[in-house]
Amino acid sequence: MKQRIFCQRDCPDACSLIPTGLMIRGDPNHSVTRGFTCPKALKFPQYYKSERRVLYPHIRSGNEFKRVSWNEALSIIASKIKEVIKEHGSEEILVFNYSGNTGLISYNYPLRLFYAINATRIEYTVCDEAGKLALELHYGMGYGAFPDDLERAKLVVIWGANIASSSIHAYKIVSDLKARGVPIWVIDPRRTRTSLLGRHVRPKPGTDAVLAAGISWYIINEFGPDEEFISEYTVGYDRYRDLISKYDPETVQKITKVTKEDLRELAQDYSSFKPSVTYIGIGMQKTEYGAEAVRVISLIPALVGVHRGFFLSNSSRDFDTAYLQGRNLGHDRRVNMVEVPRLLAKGRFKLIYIYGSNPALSLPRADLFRKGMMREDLFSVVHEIVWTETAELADVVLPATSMLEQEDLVASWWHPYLGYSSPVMEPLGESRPNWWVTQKLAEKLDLKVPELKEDPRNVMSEVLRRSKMISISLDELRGKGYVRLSYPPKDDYQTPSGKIEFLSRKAGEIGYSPLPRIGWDEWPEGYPYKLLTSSVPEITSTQDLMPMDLLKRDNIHVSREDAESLGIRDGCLLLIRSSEGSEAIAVAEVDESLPPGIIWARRSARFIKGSVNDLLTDKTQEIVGGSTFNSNYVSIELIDPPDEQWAVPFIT
Ligand SMILES: Nc1nc2c(c(=O)[nH]1)N[C@H]1C(S)=C(S)[C@@H](COP(=O)(O)OP(=O)(O)OC[C@H]3O[C@@H](n4cnc5c(=O)[nH]c(N)nc54)[C@H](O)[C@@H]3O)O[C@H]1N2
Ligand SMILES: Nc1nc2c(c(=O)[nH]1)N[C@H]1C(S)=C(S)[C@@H](COP(=O)(O)OP(=O)(O)OC[C@H]3O[C@@H](n4cnc5c(=O)[nH]c(N)nc54)[C@H](O)[C@@H]3O)O[C@H]1N2
Ligand SMILES: [Mo]
Repeated sequence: MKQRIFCQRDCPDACSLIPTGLMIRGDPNHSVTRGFTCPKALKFPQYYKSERRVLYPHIRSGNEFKRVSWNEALSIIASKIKEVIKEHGSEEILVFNYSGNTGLISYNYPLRLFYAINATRIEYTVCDEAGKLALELHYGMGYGAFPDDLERAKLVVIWGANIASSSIHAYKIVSDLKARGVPIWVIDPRRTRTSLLGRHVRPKPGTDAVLAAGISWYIINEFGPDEEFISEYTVGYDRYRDLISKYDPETVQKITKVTKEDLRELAQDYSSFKPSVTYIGIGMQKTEYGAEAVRVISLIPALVGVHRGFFLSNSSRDFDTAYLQGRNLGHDRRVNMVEVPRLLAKGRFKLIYIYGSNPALSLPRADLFRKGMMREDLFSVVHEIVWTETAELADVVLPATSMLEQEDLVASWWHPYLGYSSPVMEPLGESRPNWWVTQKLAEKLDLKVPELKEDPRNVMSEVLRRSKMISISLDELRGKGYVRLSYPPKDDYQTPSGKIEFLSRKAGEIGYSPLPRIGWDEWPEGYPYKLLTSSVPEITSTQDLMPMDLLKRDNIHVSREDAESLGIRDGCLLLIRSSEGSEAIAVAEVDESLPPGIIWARRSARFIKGSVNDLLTDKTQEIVGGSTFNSNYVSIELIDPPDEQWAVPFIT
């Protein structure tokens, strides 16, 4: 059996990786990985063997951590759990996990323990969730174009994604299409490596719902929608047409700052080149009207007669998550993860158990999260591979195995393959997988629930058995490596009407507007700059490759125009204040790729004082309570002239 890892970082490419001694390389035979992978993955073995690893359980003793045995650490946690349940109620225990590891077992299995004790868990909202539901309202399941559909596209529109950073295999496919003369459009307020691939449209950020309406207006009123397709595959078109009629080119140009000519030409391309694929970015979707924008964008292909000609997230699979997570074992209590910092800072929860996430850096209002973690009356446990900002704040830190040291099943949210990832390295120190820790805690708590003892191998087999999208046993999958999931056909719509619903019945039933609610971001008084953050090639979320001393210092990027008018040069120190009262100090870097009025930093950037996430708003969208990180307003003040020591660009 070949040793192979499927990358478990939260990235659409979910690469198939072959270890080769000290290195790792992209699997040449995998239909999406095709022999190459990102620079991060190439260095996984070094990264996971670095000095940053948590090797043993530790407990806090004042400002220091003291090494203890697993037995001692688990006993302390179990007795705290019992104490909190007795004195405050089990809902005061919060389990917080997110996207550090996307493996089915690593992600889900630990939740079984927390269901069994009736703890509170989080509602996942910071990534694609709002946009995913937006698609489900109109299409049933939210899946759209797969990599092979992208390869066959006659037109590609990349809308608010920077695939040169966030999906290198999609970037390669689109680069090849470009070389073959396929028209490519990129819609992003910033100039990026991706925007160099095609015709670049730079809307005012947060106006994408209006922009999509303007393109739809041209399709409906000038180029003519595909009437036959609309009558056969859709419902609610008349009402939708009435909605779109309000977004005439004049109005749209005024709001979005995209010229009527650009709107018209893009509409013309949508009408002429089919099938098209619109690659919808998760970055763009994290705005006040982001999920509404996803609704309108996704309905453009329906106007021109293309089945599911979009991609945002193909994570609609039929893996039995209720079984994986043991939802039958207790109450389903949840709080929106975006609200956790404020809740913690206000004194909510007495115990928090964190795994697979680095919320002290990745959540909005990370300052409040850190403040909450410092509470005397909060007991915190962090299960981590490396010493992160979150681990540094914990009462107990437990060592976790990395994807190289554990087995799991891994599915991608872009391509349709499910892989078996095998361990390729001995666990370092006393590191243990996520499932192991919660199994042991269940023993300590004396919980006699069979699901809490279930062998993860058995869980993997059972998940495969229960899925209708595959028919393969675990043993076969382990031999084969990976398997293609069979999604329903593209023209199958799992809505109440069985058609694409321009007017969504489900939306009405769950309390949302049946038609998209078209709106746009408005700048608040006194905060003239919009702060955007997005992914960079070198780092996945907060999972870094670089030595810590380099990482302590990200820059805040300022446009050339704003820099000139404010007298800012590379290396100046800026005080940045958010419209919600948080602040940070960062080194300025003048950046030609930004339009005026926009400042930018990489996701979770660490500044000289504070981090970019301290500045991010915890306001939520209507749909799913999704995050609005990119609807964020700040003022900037020059507090120090340029200093030689800062005048080195970091990464872009
Ligand atoms: N190398 C690397 N790869 C990653 C990740 C990583 O951190 N590093 N993270 C992974 C994860 S968890 C995710 S969710 C994905 C995210 O990957 P993407 O979907 O590409 O999203 P982002 O990188 O957040 O942002 C993409 C672009 O959105 C633009 N944008 C911001 N606001 C607006 C707007 O209002 N309108 C428009 N049209 N554009 C806007 C930004 O300028 C940015 O260039 O990437 C995954 N892949
Ligand atoms: N400013 C800003 N912030 C953002 C975003 C943004 O666009 N801008 N995007 C948001 C998005 S889209 C996402 S998905 C989130 C991601 O935010 P997080 O969920 O915090 O994800 P990561 O930073 O990838 O990983 C968290 C940690 O999981 C650990 N880990 C990895 N594998 C395992 C494992 O098997 N077991 C255990 N116990 N730990 C493991 C890693 O070491 C890492 O420290 O960030 C959000 N934060
Ligand atoms: Mo994400």
